[in-house]
Amino acid sequence: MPDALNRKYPNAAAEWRWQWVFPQENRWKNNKTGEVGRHHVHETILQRAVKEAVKGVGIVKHVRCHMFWHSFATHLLGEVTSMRQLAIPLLVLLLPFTAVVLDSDSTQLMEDPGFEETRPGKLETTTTGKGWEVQRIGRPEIQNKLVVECISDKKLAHSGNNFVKLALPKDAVGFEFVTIGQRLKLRADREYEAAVWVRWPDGPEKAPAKANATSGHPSAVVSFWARHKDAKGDFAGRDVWLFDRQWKKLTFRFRATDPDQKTLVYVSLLPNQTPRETTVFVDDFTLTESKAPAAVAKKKDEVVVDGDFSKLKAGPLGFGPTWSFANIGGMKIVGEVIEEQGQKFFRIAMNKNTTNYESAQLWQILNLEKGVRYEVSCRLRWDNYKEGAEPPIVNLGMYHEDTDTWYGPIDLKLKKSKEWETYKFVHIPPYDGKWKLYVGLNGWGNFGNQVIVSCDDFSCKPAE
Ligand SMILES: [Ca+2]
Ligand SMILES: [Ca+2]
Repeated sequence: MPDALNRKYPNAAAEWRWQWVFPQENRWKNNKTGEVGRHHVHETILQRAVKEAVKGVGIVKHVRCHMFWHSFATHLLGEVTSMRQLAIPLLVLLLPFTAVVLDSDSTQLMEDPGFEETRPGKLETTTTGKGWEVQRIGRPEIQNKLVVECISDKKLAHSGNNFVKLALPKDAVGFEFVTIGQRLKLRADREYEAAVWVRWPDGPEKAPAKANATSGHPSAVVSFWARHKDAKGDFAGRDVWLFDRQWKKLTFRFRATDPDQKTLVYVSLLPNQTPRETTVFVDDFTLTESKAPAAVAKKKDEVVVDGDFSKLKAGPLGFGPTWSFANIGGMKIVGEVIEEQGQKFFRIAMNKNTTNYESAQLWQILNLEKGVRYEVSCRLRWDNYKEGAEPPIVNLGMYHEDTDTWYGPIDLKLKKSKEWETYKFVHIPPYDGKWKLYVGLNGWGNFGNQVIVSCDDFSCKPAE
C-alpha cells in the first residue's frame, strides 16, 4: 500500500480489492517493517512476453502492450451501455482496469493535489517540494505578513488532513498577492480542466443577497488561472469573489496553444476592495488532461465586425450593434471613438483617481467554434506616456460568459512609447457559442495615475 493510504486505512492491504490480479511470482520482504508481500508483475516482463509472442506469430508491425488498451478496453467500453454490462462477463479480468478504463480519456497531472504529502508549515518558493510553486509578492514591509502555509487539520481540510492557507494583511494593495500553483508542460492536442476547492473561513455563513464583484459586500478575491510566464497569450482562468464561508469548487477548461512553454496553473489571493486582512483555504487542486481533436484550420474569414471603427460615429460609445463599451467607475472613465485626420480609432481615458477595482471594457460578441485556432490582434497606443511612468495594464482577450472564464494575455503591460504597437494572442475555444472579444483597462496596476490608451484595427480570424 502507498504510505499515505496505509496510514489512513491500516487494514486496506488485506482487503480483496487491493490485491493485484497479476502479482509477482516471488514474495519480497520490506526490511523496515518486516512485512512480506507480492507487488504486481513488473511491466517489462509483460512487454518482453508481448514482444516475443509478436515475433513468434510473425507479425512485422510494431506491437506494444499499450495497443491492447486501445483495441480492447477502450473500444469495448464504447459499445456497452453501463459498467455493469461490461463488468459481469469480464469480472475477474477487468475489475482492476475499470477505474482506469473509465478515465481512459483523462489523466490527472498535478502532484499531490490534496496536499496530503506536503509537509505542514510555511511553504517556500525555493523548496517547492511535490511540484508546488509559491509566490509572495509584496513590499518589503509586508513580506512577513504574506502567508502561504500548509496546515494539517482534518476538521478544517476539504479532504484528508492537509490544505493550504493563503493570507494577506490589511495593508496589502494593488499588485501584492500570494500564490500557490504548479508549472507543467502541457500539450497542444489536449484539453485541460483545472479544479480547486477554496473557502473564505472568515466570511458569513450565507452570502448576502445580490452580492457580486461590484456590490461592495465584504469578500475574498481569488484568482484561478493557467498562464505562461512570458505573457504571450494562451491564458485562461477566472477571478472569483467569495462572499460566504462555504467550500466552493472552481473549475475552468482550456486548450494549450504553445506546447513549448510551461504553464503555471495557480490560485492567488488578491487584496480586497476595502482594506481587510484576508485568509483563504485551498485544497484538492487538480489538473486533468483529456484527449481533444487537433485544432482545426479554417479559411481566414475575419470574425470581428468593423474592427477599424471606420463605420462608427465619433463620440462616446455605449452599447452598440457591433462594439459596446462599459465602465465601472462612472465618469472617471470615458470611452469614445476619435477621428483624427480621417482616421477613426477608439480611446479609453481613465482619470487619476480611479481605484484598483474600477475598470473599462470595450467588446464585441462573437460566435466562435470550439477547437478552431483563432488569432486575435489589435494595435494599442499609450497616448499619455511619460518617461519613467509605470506602464498601464491592458487586458486583451476573450470571455466566455456561461462559464465565467477569461482567455487571453492577462495584465498586458503596454510598451513604453507613444507609438502604435500590435498585440496578439492565439486561442482555441473549448466551447462553441457566444464569446466576448474585449480590450479592457483596469485601475488595477495603474497606481492611481491618469491613463489614456487608444486602440485600433481589431481582428479575430482563424489562424494557420
Ligand atoms: Ca487535503
Ligand atoms: Ca481605424
